[in-house]
Amino acid sequence: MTGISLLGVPNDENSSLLRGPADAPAAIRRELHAETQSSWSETGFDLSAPSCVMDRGNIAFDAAADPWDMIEQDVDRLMALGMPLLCLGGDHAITHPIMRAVRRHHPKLTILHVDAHPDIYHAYQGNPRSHTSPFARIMEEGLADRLIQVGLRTINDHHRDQFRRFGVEVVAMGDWRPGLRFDIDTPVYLSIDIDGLDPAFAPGVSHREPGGPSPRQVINLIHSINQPIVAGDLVEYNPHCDIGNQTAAVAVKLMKEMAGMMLKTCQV
Ligand SMILES: [Mn+2]
Repeated sequence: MTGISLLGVPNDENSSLLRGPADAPAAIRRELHAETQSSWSETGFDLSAPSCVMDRGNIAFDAAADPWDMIEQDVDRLMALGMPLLCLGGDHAITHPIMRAVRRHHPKLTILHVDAHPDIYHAYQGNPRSHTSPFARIMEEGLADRLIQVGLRTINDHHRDQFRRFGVEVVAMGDWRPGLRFDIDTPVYLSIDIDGLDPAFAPGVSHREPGGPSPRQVINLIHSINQPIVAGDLVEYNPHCDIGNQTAAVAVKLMKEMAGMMLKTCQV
């Protein structure tokens, strides 16, 4: 059995309001390794086994290099190993350089994206790399064949224009029905913004948007994927906004189920 790679991407310099997600990889690992945590996924993998999860540490950003180049290079190097890759953000802006590298290894690819926000602004505050814009860049560059966005509850008219322009498939939160699943016939990139969850469960985010799904609903959606999950990210956890480490525990739970499904769907 091949394991998966875990990579921390501690970058939040394109957040539009609050900083903090750069501290998430360390906080999530701390919770993951806490003695109170089970290391097992519901899909039956012991994630503490080195054969299941290879932790590649964090990207070491330095001022001399463009962080987008560093992210793309590190992700490309890890994808070349042929193992699924789970990235811990960081804010959502990082998904763009991650996808530049992932796409090189997957000519067929569907993005399944859970979020309160579409993150598809053409630009925000004059910043095309804004954490509100990664999916505009991804679709402009043709980095996915399909983009499916789920759980949205902040859609405005500009977003609707962008959905039409890029052919985005949207299941707004109000349309999320029990048993939600998608018919996908390509490998999958799974992008989960912690603020996609209801802030009652996950208050540790920069932009709280009530009216979202429970962890169980998101886990059931993850478990419904029947194509190889070749890579993914878990982004926007902001430890500075958390209540105790409530959201860290939710992040670890989602991470375990993402990893467990990568292991299940990518086994040969
Ligand atoms: Mn969001």
